[in-house]
Amino acid sequence: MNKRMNFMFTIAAIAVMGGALFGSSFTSQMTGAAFSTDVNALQKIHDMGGLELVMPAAFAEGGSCDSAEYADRTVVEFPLTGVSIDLPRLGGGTFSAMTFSEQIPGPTLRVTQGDVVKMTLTVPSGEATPHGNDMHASQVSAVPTFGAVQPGTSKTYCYIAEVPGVYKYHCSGVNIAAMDQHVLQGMYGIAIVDPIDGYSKLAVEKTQVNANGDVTRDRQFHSGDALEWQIQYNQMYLTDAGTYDATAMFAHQTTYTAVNGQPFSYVPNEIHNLLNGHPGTNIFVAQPWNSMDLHQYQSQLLFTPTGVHNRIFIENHGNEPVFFHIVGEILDRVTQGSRVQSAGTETWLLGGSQNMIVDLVFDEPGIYAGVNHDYAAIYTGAATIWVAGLPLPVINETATALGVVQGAVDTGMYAGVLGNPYDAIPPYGEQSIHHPAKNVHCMCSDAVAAAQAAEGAVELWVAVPAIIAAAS
Ligand SMILES: [Cu+2]
Repeated sequence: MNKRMNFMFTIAAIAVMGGALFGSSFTSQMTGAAFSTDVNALQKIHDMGGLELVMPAAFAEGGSCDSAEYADRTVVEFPLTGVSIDLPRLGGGTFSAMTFSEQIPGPTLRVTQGDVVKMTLTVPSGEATPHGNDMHASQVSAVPTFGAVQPGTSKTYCYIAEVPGVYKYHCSGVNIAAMDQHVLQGMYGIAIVDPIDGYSKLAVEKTQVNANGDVTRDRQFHSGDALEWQIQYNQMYLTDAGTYDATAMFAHQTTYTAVNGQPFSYVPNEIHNLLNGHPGTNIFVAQPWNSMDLHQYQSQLLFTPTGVHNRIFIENHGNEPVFFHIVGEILDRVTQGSRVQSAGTETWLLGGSQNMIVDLVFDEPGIYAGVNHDYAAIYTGAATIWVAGLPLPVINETATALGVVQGAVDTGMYAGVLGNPYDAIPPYGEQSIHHPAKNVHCMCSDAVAAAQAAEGAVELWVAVPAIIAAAS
């Protein structure tokens, strides 16, 4: 193994109810009868050309960044670009994606409760359509704050993130026209607002047999620090040509179910087949993103140790419910908004544009599938595999033979060798347990993938063949 490989191992081991729409006149509904007591008022409305429900000028300061309230607060900049690109689709070919900053989902914003968010959306001059950004973490007038940003311009607004939790942000289309297309073709992401007093410790229900031979409760506590994940669900409705299929959307006929922008984004790939002693044979029923040539689009597994507090930030961006369940596990705690909803539950339901934080500890080494327990969703992409601990003897032997096992042993998970996928990990907060390494993975442009690599994420499609070649 050469020095470059050693280096790589070291790395790896480690509403707009915008003016255009609602600004239109409601005159037709405002009959004379409603105003019969004041003929003059009615005449004035008539002279104006109708009653405007919203008056954009009155909200000129909506989302202003010039507020005395912001003076002593931390201001967090959140720059985004609204841009259409082609991205690969399941089964081959591409689809006409719309993105925030060339990635689906868009970048995750992470702030602390009380921070000021300063969001700037830029739409490049070559872009065919305007875009907007509706951030659910805000409490500002939708008009004109979330309104359309024309190509060649940008728009900034500010707000205080007052309430902790997970919040969707999404394109508001062209003042809500075509909003469905823009969101379902990829313009969505999340903001995580950490509680000002931190995440609380986690209680996990256990039992034990005491000295008298009685079975008793043995509740176990984990600190608020956690290994963190982000999982975002959405539907995709595509024509054969890869364009948006509105007919399918209105009929709720899902083409694919995306997890972080990609159906079946976190399942085994040929690297895992190879390491598990089955080169050329799939070790999992669905391995649709299964070639080194797919680079950042190759599916990757999620690795976690057993006995560690995991915190999963989950958002449902779609218009089908998510019945979140992890096969073989119990969700130790479910938090929505700033309130614990359940402790010790098998499945939790998310409606559209709803979120939750799932806290859990994987108890036994093994393979666990996080699913939307809607069978149509599972088989169209909503299957996400966590591998807890080091449960695969053949891979352990292979890793030993390749001389890379120590990283895995040290971290208690295969991420000590292969890293965890970049796009499944939110930006780190104060209570984040850092992943030992990241690998380059995203439904994103080559430029975004290169930026992940520049941050230290491993390009497994380069590193793994080189490691194997060096060892043989
Ligand atoms: Cu848009």
